[in-house]
Amino acid sequence: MPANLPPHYFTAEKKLRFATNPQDKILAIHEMLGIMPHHKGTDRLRGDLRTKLAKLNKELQKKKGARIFSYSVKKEGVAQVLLIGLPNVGKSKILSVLSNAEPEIASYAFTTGTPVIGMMKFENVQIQLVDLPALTHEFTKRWLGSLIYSAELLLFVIDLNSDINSNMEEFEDLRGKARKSMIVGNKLDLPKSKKNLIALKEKSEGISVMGISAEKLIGLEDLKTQIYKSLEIIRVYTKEPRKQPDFGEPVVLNCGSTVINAAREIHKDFAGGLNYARIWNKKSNGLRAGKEHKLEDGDIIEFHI
Ligand SMILES: Nc1nc2c(ncn2[C@@H]2O[C@H](COP(=O)(O)OP(=O)(O)OP(=O)(O)O)[C@@H](O)[C@H]2O)c(=O)[nH]1
Ligand SMILES: [Mg+2]
Repeated sequence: MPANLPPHYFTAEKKLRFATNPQDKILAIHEMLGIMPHHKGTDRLRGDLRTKLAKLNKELQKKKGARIFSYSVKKEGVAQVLLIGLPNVGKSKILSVLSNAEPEIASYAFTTGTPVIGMMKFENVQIQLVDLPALTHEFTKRWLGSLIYSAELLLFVIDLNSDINSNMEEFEDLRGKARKSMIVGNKLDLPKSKKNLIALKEKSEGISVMGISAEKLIGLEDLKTQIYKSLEIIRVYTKEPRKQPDFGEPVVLNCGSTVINAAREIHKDFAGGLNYARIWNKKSNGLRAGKEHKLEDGDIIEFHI
């Protein structure tokens, strides 16, 4: 039986041939396994690749000082946000319109083989977006657990022009593992999408659902704002007595943080000697606040020792 492999399988195979270390070889094999269709014609090849994979993993573990291979994405910016979903829903397209990244986008499934990172600017902060291989991809199944665990937010992407029920089953599976999550219904420009978006919103009580079209650039500003809101962070600015506030770099804290939390974020020693703070915002003009006073987004804070 012929294997009938799609052209991008051979791109991954090429990566394997040119890989110079076991980590890269393992990644390339995962990519090949993910692309390969499941049928009798590919059984033998699948078996061979799995044997190769087992050998490489052993080799890696034997290397002196080598840790067991696990995939993690180094965090940058104020938060790490994952783009997750079934094949071809538009995850990479969304990354390309929200960030500086230029991922590969194509009309076939499993275009993305390894995570692609981009930075999204929201007002004065940078948020890291990680575009992942499709959920049914071998790579994703193996590494998703640790990535979901460390990320601040999961964006579950759905193609609104397709059957939303099968998407929702996948989402229900992941939802409990993520710290925070929201649903992004993409391809709002297509015929069935508007109706499906309404149905999706009804199904997902308590979860924020955003309808967008990455292709036609619809709903992107609202999506950015919702991503920021879902992160539940605040930005505060510090000032020294009789000086202007420093609006350059905000101090980023979790919602609900207090004066003492902000002081600790700036410097541990500094927090120890803290006596009180003064706060400027829309409601107060230099109001004296204790260590346990809760801060709000946009507060200007002056510490007194
Ligand atoms: N009509 C329409 N097409 C879109 C939209 N967003 C993405 N597409 C198309 O959908 C196809 C898949 O897009 P990708 O961004 O590669 O999808 P993906 O989810 O990253 O796919 P995999 O990496 O294979 O899992 C491409 O042909 C895109 O041009 C959209 O908003 N509207
Ligand atoms: Mg992709």
